[in-house]
Amino acid sequence: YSERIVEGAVVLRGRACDSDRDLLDAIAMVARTAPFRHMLTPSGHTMSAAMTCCGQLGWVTDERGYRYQSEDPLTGRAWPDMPPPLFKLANQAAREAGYPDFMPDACLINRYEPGARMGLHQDKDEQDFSQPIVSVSLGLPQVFQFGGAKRNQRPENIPLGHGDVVVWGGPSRRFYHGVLRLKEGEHPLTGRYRYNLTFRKAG
Ligand code: MD3
Ligand code: FE
Repeated sequence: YSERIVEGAVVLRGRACDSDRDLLDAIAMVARTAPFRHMLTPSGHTMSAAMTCCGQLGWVTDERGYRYQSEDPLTGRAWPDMPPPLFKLANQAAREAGYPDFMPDACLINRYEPGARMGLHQDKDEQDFSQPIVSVSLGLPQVFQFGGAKRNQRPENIPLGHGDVVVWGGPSRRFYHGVLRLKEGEHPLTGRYRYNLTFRKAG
């Protein structure tokens, strides 16, 4: 089933469950070419989520700032292609949420282990904010926080579990969001990890 959590955001609970093994295999394949790594923020902190990317463009952060680029800074090579099961899920979920022509060119893969989190932020490194972002959660559940368009709006908490897909369009596309520290746990398919994929039209 689907529900609207905030203006423009549609949650498709468990939408990725049918293809979970294919998605996790695809993530493992991406990580063989572009390994998970902890990137540096411009302020010099290490991100607690490990990241990698696939698709035409990848999101990176280092001492110079945040940006999308076509090469993996770790290897100097192009990011691996977006595996078809990943593209298909993002494209179809967007269609179900009212975006029939979503053609993501970037997929950021975040991997959380217990203790890892992501502070409140806005996603604003993309060119076109009329394009939605599709997020897919796999593995351990983690509490997602969304605020409003302004940093000082108090965030609401919603748990995101294995297979949950969220399409963030309309006003929600610009909202502040983050995830609380991942709690210790064990998932039959991912062990101690939670994976989150975000699909974007970045270029
Ligand atoms: C709302 N990831 O990668 S997923 C990110 O769990 C990011 O890894 C979190 O925030 C994670 O940038 C949250 C849900 C999400 C993703 C992107 C959004 C919510 C969003 C973009 C705009 C608004
Ligand atoms: Fe984000």
